[in-house]
Amino acid sequence: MHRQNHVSRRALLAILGALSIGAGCSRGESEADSAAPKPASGTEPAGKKPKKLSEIVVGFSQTGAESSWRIAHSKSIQEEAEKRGVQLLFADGQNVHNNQVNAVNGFITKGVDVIVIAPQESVGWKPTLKEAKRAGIPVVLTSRGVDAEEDLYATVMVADFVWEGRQAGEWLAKQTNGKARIIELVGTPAADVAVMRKAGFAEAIAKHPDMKVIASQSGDFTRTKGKAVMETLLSAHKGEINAVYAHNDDMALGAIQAIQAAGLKPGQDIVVVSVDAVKPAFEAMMEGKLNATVECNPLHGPLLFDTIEKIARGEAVPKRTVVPGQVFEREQAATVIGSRAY
Ligand code: GYE
Repeated sequence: MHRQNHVSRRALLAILGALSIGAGCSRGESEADSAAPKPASGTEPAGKKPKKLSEIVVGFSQTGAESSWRIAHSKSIQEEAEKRGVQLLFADGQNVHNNQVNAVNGFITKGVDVIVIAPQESVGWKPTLKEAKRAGIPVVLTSRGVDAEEDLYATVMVADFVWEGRQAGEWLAKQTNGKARIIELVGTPAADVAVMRKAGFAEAIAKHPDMKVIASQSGDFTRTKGKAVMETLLSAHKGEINAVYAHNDDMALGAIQAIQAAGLKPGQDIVVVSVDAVKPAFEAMMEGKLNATVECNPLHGPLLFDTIEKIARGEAVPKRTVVPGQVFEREQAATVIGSRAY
């Protein structure tokens, strides 16, 4: 049940003000006090009584619904908002950057209290983030980062995408004894997550002269495009390919369909490794078609709203929160799948 009335931006400034005045009044107080953390949003205060999280309106601009991971990410955030009685304005970007920019500009005009962005693309956000800052509206980034100065957002909540790519590369090196002719299915090229997963993988396989990426193409994190790209590359590189590295499970599952359609055995003739560790990936591992996946936990809801609560109180929050993961192999799938939360 969402509350109808909500605290206006001015009231949120009051919350921040009341607390940052509290923090700020350490001026002239003891050294320890003057070291009190500054409010994460950096907005100036007005000085009224702080209000509860449930009186705050959050504008959330989501990339779209491109993958199982994204659907789980949206569900986690929407369920947590419901649980905490927060009014969440959800804008589905349909995986188009400009849709997201328009939605966030709309949140600024509407005067929401906090803006959350899961950016389809990492570039092209500076003007909008500057507007949000001018309006005194804190911005929280989730699932991907943006190419902008750190003072333009309160915090970013991501995984270590370079580590994920490195884990995939190291696993593949071990699995193939350092001999692989690899197809790489890249995520959305303008997203930092794709750039970093590519970099981590390249770093890992660079140690093995007999591991080569023979083709690298974007499947945009979707199963449909992952399948289409793999079909094209299978016919362009007939008989050459013995491994696939996909930047997410959905593209890997599409590639597996293409490998089967070409009369080959995924997981055997062509080893497949990907990232996310969503439930369909565990099902594919149980069928022997996917060999390994690197976990990237999408359940950001609880941590996101804990963070928003702190920002609303004017408490300091870390500029970056890294959500941990681990590598799951085919052999573990049957024992692990029952406990997977997404
Ligand atoms: O790996 C993919 C989704 O930003 C970490 O985006 C997220 C990625 C995730 O489309 O499935």
